[in-house]
Amino acid sequence: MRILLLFGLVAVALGDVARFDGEKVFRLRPTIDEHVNLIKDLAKTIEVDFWKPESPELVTIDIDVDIHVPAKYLDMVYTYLQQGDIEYEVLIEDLQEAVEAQADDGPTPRAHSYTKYNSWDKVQSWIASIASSNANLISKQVIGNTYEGRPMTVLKLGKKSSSTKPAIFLDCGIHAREWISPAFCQWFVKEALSTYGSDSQMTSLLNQMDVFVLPVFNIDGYDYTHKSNRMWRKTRSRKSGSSCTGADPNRNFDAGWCSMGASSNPCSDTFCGYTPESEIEVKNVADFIRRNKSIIKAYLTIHSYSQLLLFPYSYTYALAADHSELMEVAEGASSALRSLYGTRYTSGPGATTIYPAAGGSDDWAYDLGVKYSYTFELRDTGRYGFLLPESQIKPTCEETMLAVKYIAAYVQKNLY
Ligand code: DDK
Ligand code: ZN
Ligand code: ZN
Repeated sequence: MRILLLFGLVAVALGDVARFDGEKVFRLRPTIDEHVNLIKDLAKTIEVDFWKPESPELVTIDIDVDIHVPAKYLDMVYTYLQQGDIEYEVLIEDLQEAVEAQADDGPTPRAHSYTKYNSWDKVQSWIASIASSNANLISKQVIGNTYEGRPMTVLKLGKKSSSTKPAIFLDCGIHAREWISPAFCQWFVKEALSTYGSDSQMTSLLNQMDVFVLPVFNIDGYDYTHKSNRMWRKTRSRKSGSSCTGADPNRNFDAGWCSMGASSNPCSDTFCGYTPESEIEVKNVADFIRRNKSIIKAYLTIHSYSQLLLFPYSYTYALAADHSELMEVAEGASSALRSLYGTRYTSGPGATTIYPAAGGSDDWAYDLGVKYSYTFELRDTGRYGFLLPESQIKPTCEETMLAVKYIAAYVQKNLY
């Protein structure tokens, strides 16, 4: 991470954007403990950006390990892989080319677009205009500011009612570089508005329930990925005495905090923060959910990539009390998703389906009492990773809508 941080600092100083010319993304397949040790060793020796799992501490045998390697370390990595006899493939030959190839949906327009990765400025003005032009179905509220002072706005979708309605909370963009995620929240809002009144399921959902949507959770990080370093994951908070910036918001919730699958090293991409909810964005969301605890029936959070539908727990291998029901709903949602384009998702508890990861928002919401708590890892499975081309925004969002609507319908059906 140090090299990326340096790039970041230089980029900010010069006011330009980090480039990734000649950098590669590898998929490694460690099959014996020795391979695992070699990979961890490699991570200590050189600055490797872990894509999957998202830090070297989480590497184990028989999983895919996707790493982004700066050009100057390529020779060394090849030597390691060959000497250690580690099976590997190159997922991305040239990361800079992949960054540029994301925009395969035509040139970037000045306006907001649902099939583009919109900058924070565009998302912010979109939030203002969509709320004011659909006043009968949307209201908005600021739940606090980010570390750098940007307002975090939650959109409430639903038919106005004199009584308090049960609700679903949906957030996107916890991790800065997972650009398909905020694109989904924007898509969801558009679809909800445009199908209310024609689609019977959406109509009934918004008549009976409200959906709180936080389009971008980690706004500072998201803005940073557009302006300075495309591969940034964490928040942008600073603490005097540390040279490293940010904590992982999905390790900063108060759920088995920092006990496993998280790092206490401020320079790690899975840094859990100095205390639970040390990140103001996490505190703002946790406060909002706590305040609305009695009405929030489901918590959905959108990430990428890997095509997984995860549920608690990630901070322990123990099964959630509602394991079977959560699994059943996840399987139903995955089949609904697959019915559109055949995209395959795997469902299961976080700890065994992806990796142990304490301090996550889903586990925290579940332990607070929000039973239907799910983490989506959207497309793809690694061909493009975080650099999913814009031509895939529409199909990805369309299929994901089916899964989200499946879960929402289930929750609605079981309200009373
Ligand atoms: O935060 C992560 O590393 C991934 C999404 Se990028 C999800 C881990 C499982 C759910 C954490 N509670
Ligand atoms: Zn994520
Ligand atoms: Zn992810």
